[in-house]
Amino acid sequence: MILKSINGKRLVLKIGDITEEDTEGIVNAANSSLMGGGGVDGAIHRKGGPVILEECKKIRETVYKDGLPPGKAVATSGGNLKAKYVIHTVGPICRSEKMTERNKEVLKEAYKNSLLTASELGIRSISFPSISTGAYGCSVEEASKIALETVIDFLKRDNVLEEVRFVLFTKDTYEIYKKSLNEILKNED
Ligand code: AR6
Repeated sequence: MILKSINGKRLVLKIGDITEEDTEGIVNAANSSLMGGGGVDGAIHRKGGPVILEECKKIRETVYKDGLPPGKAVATSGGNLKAKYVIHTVGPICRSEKMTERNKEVLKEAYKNSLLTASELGIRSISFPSISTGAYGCSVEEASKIALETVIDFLKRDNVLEEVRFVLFTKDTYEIYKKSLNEILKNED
């Protein structure tokens, strides 16, 4: 585990299963339908139970009739999870190894809007998975830099969140995030 202090707030990198986290909020790497799927999305719905899907259906019937656009975020309760809230967001789909400028922007928005949603709910701690680096195929090297830069930037300005965790499913992903974080913090010195 890595713990860094950013503007007095905690930034944590760890290996783990995000559905086990006890932060007040956890972020779901969902798809626009909000109807569940594989990967982290499937795991969250399985462990959280049917309440999450019911709330997602209501969101689809009211605010996002055409689906949640990539880069946006929306909250439901956490059902049976330890987390009180699940914040669903949709990252970009990368078709090649390199991310396009548009995809970078969408990924940044996905993190930023998830953080804003958390802050608006008064959540003090939140866990993120590595959005878009599984089924959506973006490179972990590039996605980790965007993820970390966006979170660090937010923590420097926000006064609600006290802790942000990246809960990475594999050691390989964790190592790449660790390297990106060290590079970002070194460049800031
Ligand atoms: N805890 C933490 N991270 C996890 C977990 C878990 N329980 N399970 C998987 N990961 P993905 P995406 C990691 O595919 O690329 C879904 O079907 C995984 O190893 O879950 O944004 C949705 O419905 C990877 O590092 O999300 C969408 O259709 C990261 O989470 C689509 O996949 C993201 O992998 C979204 O694709």
